[in-house]
Amino acid sequence: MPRTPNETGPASSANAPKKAAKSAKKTADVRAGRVAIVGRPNVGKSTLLNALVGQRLAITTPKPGTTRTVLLGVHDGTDDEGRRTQIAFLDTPGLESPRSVLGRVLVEEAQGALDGVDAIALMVDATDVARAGDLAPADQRVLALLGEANKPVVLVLNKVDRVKDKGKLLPALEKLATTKPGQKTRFTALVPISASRGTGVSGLVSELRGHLGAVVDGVGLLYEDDSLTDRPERFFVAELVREAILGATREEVPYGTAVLVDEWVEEGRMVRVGVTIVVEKDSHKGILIGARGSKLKEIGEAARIAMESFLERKVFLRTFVKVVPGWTKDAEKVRRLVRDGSLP
Ligand SMILES: Nc1nc2c(ncn2[C@@H]2O[C@H](COP(=O)(O)OP(=O)(O)O)[C@@H](O)[C@H]2O)c(=O)[nH]1
Ligand SMILES: [Mg+2]
Repeated sequence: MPRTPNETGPASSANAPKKAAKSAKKTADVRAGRVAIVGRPNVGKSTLLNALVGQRLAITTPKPGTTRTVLLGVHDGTDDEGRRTQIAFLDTPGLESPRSVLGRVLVEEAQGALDGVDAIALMVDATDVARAGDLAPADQRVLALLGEANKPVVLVLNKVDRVKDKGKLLPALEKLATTKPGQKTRFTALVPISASRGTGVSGLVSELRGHLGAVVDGVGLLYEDDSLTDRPERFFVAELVREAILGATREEVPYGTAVLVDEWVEEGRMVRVGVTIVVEKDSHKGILIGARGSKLKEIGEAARIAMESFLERKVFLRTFVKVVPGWTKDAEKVRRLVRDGSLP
């Protein structure tokens, strides 16, 4: 068979080492840093964290006020140009004017996450923006809360999959890109995404990359190569019980619930887990347990299935319901239950 020029000709062999050198330079261009994801409740912050980490770390529900603690998730990947980017993302409780003591502690949590980040991803609902042609007043209040942090803010417009008339989003984006004519916005970028579908997520990483520090010879990387989070397994197990409760109960019951893990025994390929579900009223205890224990059984089943998939082990789950009267109205009790995971 005759050798064709593009098989082993001098041109292609000369090309090969040049190509390798170029890609080595690219992979050496590593950046790492921390980014807080903030925004109103229910805009999709936790869904984005899960998409970025590639695992369901944060519980997500259609109900506002689901996330109670700052949760770290490590994204470690390459951008569109093959450059390694490691970002420690902080998912935060929703920022809004707190109407309760519990809400106040959650806002404290979220604001605390802003110290020490390289950039802030402010998430808003793109359908609100398309409708109003601007940031909704509640989003503007969140933006005002970020003022003191003095960090670069990337505006993330989530749920673009739900914007029917995409044409309405464009003028809003143009308006947000400039505040008044001739005046620059305070956002370093506007990034429309769909966290649940994963659209635009890698573009967001590329955008955030510009605000991170360079890593030279591995110095500056934040976490071990394979770590996804800094929380122990039992934290996620408690969260999965809370997710099951959010899914099975209504109105104020799930908001007055906290979950503590008080037993954790590894028995070969099985884990024996005991949890205490804390509620704030006797009537809530009755609702949670249900007729002949039917509600609690449903919650336990759903939580156990989720735990087995998360832990990749068989789980034996024991649940116990305890009333701590009015705990959501007492800042000290809220901190013990929500932040420390212990009984007040
Ligand atoms: N249609 C659509 N729904 C989304 C998207 N991202 C999140 N959601 C939904 O919005 C709700 C709130 O999400 P969650 O991540 O818990 O919001 P958070 O309170 O900001 O953490 C859930 O029902 C999600 O499934 C998205 O990109 N598109
Ligand atoms: Mg959340």
